[in-house]
Amino acid sequence: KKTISVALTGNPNVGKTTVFNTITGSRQHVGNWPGVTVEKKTGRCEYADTSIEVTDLPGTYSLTAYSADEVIARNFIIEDNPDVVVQVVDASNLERNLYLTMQLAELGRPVIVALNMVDVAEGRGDTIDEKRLSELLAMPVVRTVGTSGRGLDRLLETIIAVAAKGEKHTHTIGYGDEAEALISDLVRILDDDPALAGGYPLRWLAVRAIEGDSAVLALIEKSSVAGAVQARLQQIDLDEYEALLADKRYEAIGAILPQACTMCVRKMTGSDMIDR
Ligand code: GDP
Ligand code: MG
Ligand code: K
Repeated sequence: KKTISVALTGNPNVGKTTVFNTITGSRQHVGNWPGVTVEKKTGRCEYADTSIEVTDLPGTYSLTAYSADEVIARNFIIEDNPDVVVQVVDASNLERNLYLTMQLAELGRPVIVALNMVDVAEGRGDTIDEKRLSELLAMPVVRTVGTSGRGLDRLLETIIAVAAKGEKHTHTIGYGDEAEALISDLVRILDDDPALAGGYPLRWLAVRAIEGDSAVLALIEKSSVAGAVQARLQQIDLDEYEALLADKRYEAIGAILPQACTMCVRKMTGSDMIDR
C-alpha cells in the first residue's frame, strides 16, 4: 500500500479542522508542536489503495516569522517535506485568502487549493470559475464544503494524483524589474554557500531577507555569505522594497480575481490588508 503525506494549511476559520476531521475520522492523534503549546493534529485517511497521512497546520494569514504559528507552518512544509500541501481557502473571502497562496507558491512545494465554503459563496451569488482560477494560479483547485463532505472525494483523488506526479510548484509572481534584479543578485550570493538554504528555495530566502524576516536573516547571519548579503541590502531602501513586494502580491491577486470570479472583487480596504 502506498503512503503519502499531506499538510493542510490556510487562514484561521476557513474549515481546515473540519476537512481534517471529515477525512481522518477517528484515526487522529493530538499532541503539541515541539517547544510550543500550539496543538498539533495528525491523522490518517485510507482512500482507494493509498494511505494518506494528514497534518492540520496552525491557521496563518501569512508565512512570515511574526508568530510561532507561521514559523511552525512554513518549517513543517519545508522540513517535513509533505508530498502535497493543501491550502484550504474560504471561497467567500477569496481576496484575503489568496495572499497566503502567493506566499505558498514561493515555497516551491506541490500546492492544491481546496476552495472550501463554496456553499457560502454560492449562497451570496458569487460565481467562481475554478478551472480559470486553477490556470491563473497554476495549481489544482477543488471545490469543497467541509461541513457536508461535498468535494472531499475529489480532493483526495487530486491529492493522490499530485503526489504521484511529484512536481514542485514553480510558478511565482514577478515583482518588477528593479526588485527582480535585487532578488537575482541575492540568489547568486546565497548560492555561494551550499549549506545555507536547508531546503528553502533560494528565491524564497531572498524575498524573505528583503522583507526583514528575522528567522531568515538569522540563518544568513550564520552563513559564509552574511557580509555579501548585508552589503547588497545596504544599497537599497529596504522599507521601500518591502512595500513594493506586498503591493505586487496584491496587484497579482487583483489581476486574478476578476478573471476567475464574478462578485468576488470588493473594495480593498486597509483592514483587508493582512501583510504586516
Ligand atoms: P479552521 O480554523 O480553519 O480549522 O476552521 P474550522 O474547521 O474550525 O471551521 C470554522 C467554522 O466553519 C466552523 O464553524 C465550521 O463548521 C465551519 N465550516 C467549515 N467548512 C465549512 C463549509 O464548507 N461551509 C460552511 N458553511 N461552513 C464551514
Ligand atoms: Mg483549526
Ligand atoms: K499591508
